Amino acid sequence: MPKSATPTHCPYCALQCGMNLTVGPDAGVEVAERADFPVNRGALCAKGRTAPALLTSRLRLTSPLVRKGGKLEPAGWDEALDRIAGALDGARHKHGPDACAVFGGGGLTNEKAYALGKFARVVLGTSQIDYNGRFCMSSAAAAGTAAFGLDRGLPFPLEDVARTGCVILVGSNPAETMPPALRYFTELRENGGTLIVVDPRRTRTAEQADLHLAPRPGTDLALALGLLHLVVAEGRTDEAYIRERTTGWEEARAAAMAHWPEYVERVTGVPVPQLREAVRLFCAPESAMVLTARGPEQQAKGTDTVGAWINLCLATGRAGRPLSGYGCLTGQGNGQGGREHGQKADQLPGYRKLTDPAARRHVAEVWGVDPDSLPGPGRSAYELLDALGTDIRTLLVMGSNPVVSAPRAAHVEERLRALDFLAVCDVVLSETAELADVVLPVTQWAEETGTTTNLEGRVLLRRQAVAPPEGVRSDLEVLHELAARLGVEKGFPADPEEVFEELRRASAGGPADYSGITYRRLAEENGVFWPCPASERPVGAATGDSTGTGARTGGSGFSAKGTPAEVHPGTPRMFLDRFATEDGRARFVPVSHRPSAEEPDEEYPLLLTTGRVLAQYQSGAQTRRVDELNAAAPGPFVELHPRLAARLGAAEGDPVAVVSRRGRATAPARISAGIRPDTVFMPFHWPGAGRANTVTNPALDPTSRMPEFKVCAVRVEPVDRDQPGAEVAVRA
Ligand SMILES: Nc1nc2c(c(=O)[nH]1)N[C@H]1C(S)=C(S)[C@@H](COP(=O)(O)OP(=O)(O)OC[C@H]3O[C@@H](n4cnc5c(=O)[nH]c(N)nc54)[C@H](O)[C@@H]3O)O[C@H]1N2
Ligand SMILES: Nc1nc2c(c(=O)[nH]1)N[C@H]1C(S)=C(S)[C@@H](COP(=O)(O)OP(=O)(O)OC[C@H]3O[C@@H](n4cnc5c(=O)[nH]c(N)nc54)[C@H](O)[C@@H]3O)O[C@H]1N2
Ligand code: SF4
Ligand SMILES: [Mo]
Repeated sequence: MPKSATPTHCPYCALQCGMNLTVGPDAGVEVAERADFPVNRGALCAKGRTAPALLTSRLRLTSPLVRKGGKLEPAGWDEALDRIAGALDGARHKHGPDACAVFGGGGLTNEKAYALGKFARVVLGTSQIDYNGRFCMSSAAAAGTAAFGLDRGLPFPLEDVARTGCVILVGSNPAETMPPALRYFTELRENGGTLIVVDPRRTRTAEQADLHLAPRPGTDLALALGLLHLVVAEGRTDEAYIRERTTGWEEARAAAMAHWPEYVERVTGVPVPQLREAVRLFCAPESAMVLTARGPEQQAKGTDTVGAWINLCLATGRAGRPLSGYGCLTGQGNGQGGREHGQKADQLPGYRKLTDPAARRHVAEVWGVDPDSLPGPGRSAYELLDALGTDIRTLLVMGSNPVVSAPRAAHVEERLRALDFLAVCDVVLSETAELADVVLPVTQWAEETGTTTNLEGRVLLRRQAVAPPEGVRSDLEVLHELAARLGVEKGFPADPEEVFEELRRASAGGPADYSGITYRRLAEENGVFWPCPASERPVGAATGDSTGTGARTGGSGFSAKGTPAEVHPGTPRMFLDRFATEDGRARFVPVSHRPSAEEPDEEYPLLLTTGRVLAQYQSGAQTRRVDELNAAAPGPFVELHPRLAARLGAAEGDPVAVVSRRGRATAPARISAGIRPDTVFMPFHWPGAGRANTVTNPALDPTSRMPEFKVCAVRVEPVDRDQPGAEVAVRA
């Protein structure tokens, strides 16, 4: 390793691949392999490998922009910050604190997410804060919390995947979304285990599977219940485990038994023999796992759907046991940590609940404010965006690009335009930033230090490797400056380690307890899994804090009373002794299948589902500005089955329109025998004519408030290339 190499982590997805950064003579940053980080062992996907390109790109922002005479013009920092502070202050005085809203992101470091949540509650006093993670894994989080008493995406390290007996991978395409993680599934099969993939498309991941089930989008709930029905009918339940470690089986069992295999075949399109084969593969080995991602989760019944898959694990004794369990593959760089430290509408740091009086007392004490001054829970992400320009008058966006990524995006765009004032902190002029009154240019991953928590619950240290360009400031500096201008001089340090030290105290005693984690430990140990309580008694524990300690999670290093051991080692594997519920047992949920919010009809006879391609990331704000990635994935497309294409008279590359009750998106046809003939697929990475989210349905899950990104009713029409509106976005 050259002397100047800095070990750090990728700016993009939740795998948080380790990499070394070296700075060349011309200040160019290069990525080098970092073999000592166990999760990716040096491997990177094209996005991680090319991430430095955006550090020096002429497309990044290096000056604040302020709207003058209708146009965004470069301005000084003081002017830009004064404008934002003035607008926020004016709105709260005129309309009350809830007129100011904040929208965060799961890509923000723990420190930023924590500071943003604190800024909303303490400086603005607003309840109106939520973030894009609501669009990501919120259904899995809700189901995991209901069943296990606590949500940590994967309650075990990824390395366990390679050693279990069978994995059912539901609506997850790691071959494109986390390529270095594919190795764990390959090793699983090399070790004699089996892989079942559930996806309406024959993805590159599905091609690796022993069994591929291709249900109609939106029917995973019926599928999981059908498998559970067969488990019971074939006498494959683990009765001793059900008795000793769970509650609620009778009701869940009764609900599942109503889902006969033939009914499930009719609803899902998966033939009964394939259902039986799946049950056989899942139940035969000693250990097995179910892993879900966005496919089953981004549905208006995502919480119940994940609950049904968890029921399958519980009924077969496959949770909270070595090499067995349910896990959700979280998505964004800090998708796990970003949901723990207070940028969520209903939440306080340490994964505490805003409605819990003991949690409010604890956090208010750390923040030095009166617990009664903390607002209550606010609106969920889509509901917040939908309310812009009504009672919400101003919005501060940090780390999200909803113009491209929110459901019913044309409407969201309209709501953003209806605001009195919009401020966006970003590294580039995203489609959302283009609508702003003030845009603040912020530092990027390699230019700042901070922690993220990867999809395994492993807290990691991202280190600064290079100096930021002249003219940009960090998100933490922005919050520090805004707080000061709004009359709060203390409590918003710009130094990330100082913020983390406070986060440790705020999280102490909470479900996601980081109090035993320090920057030094993270550097020395290459990551620490939460919960990791401090060796001293956590703040709040003595006052009868009811939010629980690490001991309730079954983590090692604790005695039954919750007295911490000397130095807590962290908790790679959870729930082995007990679940994090009051009685230590996992809870079955009685769920039944129900249709999607929008089923096909005569006018809209097909289903649209959406997702990702390897070379683009999310709204594409970052990756569409990297040449190599754009060359690999230059624009949107509509994936459709050859039979459907023939019916439409569409050849490969012909423009087609996908039309729903919300709107119309146009993109070239990509013909593939790997997709169901009743379904079309669009990636959502592009704005403009090919924006998938113009079409998607914002129907929300009643518990998680997750929009139904994965299912809506559409029709597909051929588009005459010469007709107006036929413009096919190729490059953004
Ligand atoms: N290249 C790339 N990688 C990424 C990202 C990115 O934007 N680009 N984003 C990151 C983030 S934030 C996330 S959340 C993850 C997401 O990672 P994944 O969940 O793997 O990604 P998706 O493509 O959204 O959805 C996965 C699969 O669900 C399938 N699917 C669609 N509808 C259904 C359904 O009704 N049921 C089932 N069972 N499956 C269905 C789709 O066909 C798709 O193959 O990826 C992360 N990694
Ligand atoms: N149709 C459809 N829509 C979807 C999905 C789907 O599967 N289908 N998936 C959903 C999911 S899972 C997700 S996670 C969302 C994601 O959707 P978005 O929230 O739009 O995600 P990004 O494109 O990552 O947006 C992050 C923005 O913040 C900027 N940024 C990056 N790092 C930082 C930082 O440190 N500070 C600041 N201030 N800015 C930063 C980036 O440049 C970018 O503009 O999309 C959702 N939308
Ligand atoms: S898999 Fe995710 S973390 Fe790893 S290099 Fe690719 S984008 Fe980065
Ligand atoms: Mo996500």
